[in-house]
Amino acid sequence: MAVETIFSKIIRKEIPADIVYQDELVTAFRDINPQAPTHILIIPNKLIPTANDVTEADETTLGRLFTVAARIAKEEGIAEDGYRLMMNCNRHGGQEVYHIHMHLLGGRPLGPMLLRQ
Ligand code: DGP
Repeated sequence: MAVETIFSKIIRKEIPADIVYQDELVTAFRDINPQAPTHILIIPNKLIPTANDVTEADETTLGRLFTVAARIAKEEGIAEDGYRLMMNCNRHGGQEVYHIHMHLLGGRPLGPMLLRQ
């Protein structure tokens, strides 16, 4: 049984967030702890905890994450220079909130994809 996170409250507007886009399938809002000049989270309104929980029934909804990401990137003025779309899964992926979400990061050169250790 999936457990709701703070993101469900953001979707229902029960707690404040800087929502930049919302439709019947997805919600996008600015990350509370931005890692780049533009850092927006795009999430399905339906609770899907992790990438491991995705099914074929979610394909339309998850496809919407990409079309909304492209739309927001244009609105933010970062489409031409480029940006990064990222999803973390479980502990090794660094996932903190168990409501699947796409990070849209941009507004500066983002450097290598992974920190070297
Ligand atoms: P991840 O590590 O992929 O699970 O990223 C979770 C992100 O969610 C992290 O960058 C911070 C952000 N976040 C956590 N709680 C809140 C919140 O209450 N509001 C907003 N806007 N962002 C949040």
